[in-house]
Amino acid sequence: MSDETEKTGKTGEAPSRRAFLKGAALAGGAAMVPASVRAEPDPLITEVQPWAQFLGEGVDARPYGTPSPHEAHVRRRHVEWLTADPISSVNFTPLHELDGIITPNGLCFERHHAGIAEIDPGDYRLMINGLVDNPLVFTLQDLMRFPRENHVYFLECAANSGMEWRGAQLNGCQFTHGMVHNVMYTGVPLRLLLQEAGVQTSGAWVLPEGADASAMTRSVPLEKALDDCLVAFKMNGEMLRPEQGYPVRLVVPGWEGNMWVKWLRRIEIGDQPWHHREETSKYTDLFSDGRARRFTWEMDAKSVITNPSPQAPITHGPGPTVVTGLAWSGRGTIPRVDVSLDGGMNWVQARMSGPSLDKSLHRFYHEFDWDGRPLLLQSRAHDSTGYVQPTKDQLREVRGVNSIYHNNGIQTWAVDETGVTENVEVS
Ligand SMILES: Nc1nc2c(c(=O)[nH]1)N[C@H]1C(S)=C(S)[C@@H](COP(=O)(O)O)O[C@H]1N2
Ligand SMILES: [Mo]
Repeated sequence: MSDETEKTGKTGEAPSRRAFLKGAALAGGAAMVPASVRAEPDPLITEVQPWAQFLGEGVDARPYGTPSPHEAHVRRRHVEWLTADPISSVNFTPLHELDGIITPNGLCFERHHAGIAEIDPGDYRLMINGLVDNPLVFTLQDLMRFPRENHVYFLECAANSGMEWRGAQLNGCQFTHGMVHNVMYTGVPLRLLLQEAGVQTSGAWVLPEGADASAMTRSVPLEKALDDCLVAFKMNGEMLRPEQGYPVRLVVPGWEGNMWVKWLRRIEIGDQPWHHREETSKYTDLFSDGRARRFTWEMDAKSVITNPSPQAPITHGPGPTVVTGLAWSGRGTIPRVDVSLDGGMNWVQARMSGPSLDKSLHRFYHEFDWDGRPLLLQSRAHDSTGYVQPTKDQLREVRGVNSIYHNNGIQTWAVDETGVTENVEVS
């Protein structure tokens, strides 16, 4: 393995020339994976199969397409013991079943504090009030007459990986890291709506409020509202799903998911933060000395290997093996991800593939020849500000173990000789 990996220790240096050459050889050598050679004729090749003997369904059979029945296992899942009731709970994204960077609409994790509000778009209203010259009410049609923008952003719940603070617990990246999704939003810059209302000079904070029974409210600094927040109605080209706030949600790029108010009904302008429930008793980080951090808005750089992982073990035995995963940062892009096969002793630079967009998921791959020995898989993200994802121990040194939120520590998966993969921690 030392032949394939680059010895950089914890800090990470530029890849050596040798590692680079080896990488180049692999990338160019498609012959790395041998085609299977069979002595017996394969009926799947030599015989006409049922799907070629009969005509299939016509174009009128599936007016709204759904995945193949063979993909029925690709679904959101929740953790039974985590919450008392599904009305205020979370259903996680099956990250281990996906590739690329976009989360399909039906698989985006969903987190509700009072269930899914069902709103008839004809009854939808958005009000802007408070420290504005013209308090306004918009219908959905009104919103759609403002100039729109398209942006791909990740949304991560601040509590993603929250159950892992004190040690490895949940066996699958769907559960340890599945409170993240990444879609292309179409929406109106919040800035344009605020300009229309005319924010008074004393205005410094905005309070988005949800129309659901939780009336989710969060204080957002006016500066952020004017910068890149979107009042979005479409995800991946189609109208938002009810789970994601149909017909309108707030998009707060790079910041914790709780602030992305769904079923957005009102935006109040004030001169100070409101300190409502979701930004005091919840969504603040408690330190070991009992003090709490007031606001933690930005999501730090993080990554996870999605394959192999506990729900997606290695099933093919030794030989060519693909490691892949996701990395993201609330502060920009991810120019680099490192992968370790030995619990963080040696690191090799992963191969990034797919668009590198601001505050969006990034996809990485590392192809290697598995010798069949146990592995301790880790990934480590570097973001465009130079920040490097910490180990869980480094995180605990600063934050203690009272926290739930903002756990971006390096994840370890242990793979045994048979390919079975488990959530573990190394120190
Ligand atoms: N109105 C409203 N907005 C809400 C919530 C909610 O319960 N009600 N949950 C918040 C939380 S905690 C998160 S993490 C995100 C989840 O967004 P998603 O369901 O699209 O994944 O929405 C946020 N916005
Ligand atoms: Mo959340």
